[in-house]
Amino acid sequence: DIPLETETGRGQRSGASPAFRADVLEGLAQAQKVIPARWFYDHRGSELFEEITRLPEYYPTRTETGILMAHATRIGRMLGSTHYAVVEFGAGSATKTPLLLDAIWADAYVPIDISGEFLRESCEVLAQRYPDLAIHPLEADFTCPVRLPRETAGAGRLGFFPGSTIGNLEPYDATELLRSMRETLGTGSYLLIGFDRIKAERELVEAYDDASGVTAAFNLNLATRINRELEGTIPLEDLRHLARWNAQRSRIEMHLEATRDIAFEVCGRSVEMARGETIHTENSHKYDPRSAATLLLAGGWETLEHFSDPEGRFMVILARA
Ligand code: AVI
Repeated sequence: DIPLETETGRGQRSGASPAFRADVLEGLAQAQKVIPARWFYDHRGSELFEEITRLPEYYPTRTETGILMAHATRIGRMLGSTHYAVVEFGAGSATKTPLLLDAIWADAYVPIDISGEFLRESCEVLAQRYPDLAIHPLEADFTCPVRLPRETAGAGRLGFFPGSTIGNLEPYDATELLRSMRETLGTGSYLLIGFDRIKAERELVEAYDDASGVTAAFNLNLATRINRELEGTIPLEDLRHLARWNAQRSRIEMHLEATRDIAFEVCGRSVEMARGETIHTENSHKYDPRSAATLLLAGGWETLEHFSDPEGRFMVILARA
């Protein structure tokens, strides 16, 4: 068994937590109701997200995989013959990791994820495939600086943040996260990070409102989670999934919209929603090479090169601290 380190105090574990309660109660009291997207990922939410990544409409996962496959050798060459500790932020199921591990000299792998359960599963798979790799899973909230295991001290550091998860943060928070990653990894380290690119509105909206309704189920699962973990009485049948493009802010927004006037309770507090009112549940910001490079710079990272698919749907950027 691979030992799992938990960062108590700073990290937030999955399941009912005071932080979840505080975020939901505070968010539902605002004029535009809002719940941070990170609360999507309970066990069911993580499963539904895995399902999303296989949908025909959801191009980011397979496009990014294609980019990594096409450019892994070049990335490996740019990183040279240094031996690296690869630190993956929000590792989840870590399906893209082997593409990177096969292309560079990796001595250690440090996946950081808020869900210990998913971490454990993915580490076991990787341990079988890479018996010589030292794996140090860390159950922690990667938005805060993390102290890396002592054993990785001598190696070069490569941060890996695929999936365009950076897009789920507002630019200010994204910058803070990039700075925090820089603090975790140190000066001179590298970061390989995925960004979803700006494209036609129709393609973007379809990716977040698929015909089979998996993304709708993913969005609604947040309400189910609130009902289960926070003594909620949200009438699920009166909420519908909404995905829309906000051109001004270059992002897809997901909302849960009330289809009629409703009233419910969460942790004993009353909440009302008028018909048409929404709970804003997610932002997914889209970038172009310039706006991504600017964001990276603000976070302390200099872009070395960006790699895209031939259609320019997605990009993976190699940056240096
Ligand atoms: C995890 N994240 C990058 C996904 C995205 O595309 O913003 C989450 C997601 N939400 C709906 N579909 C996928």
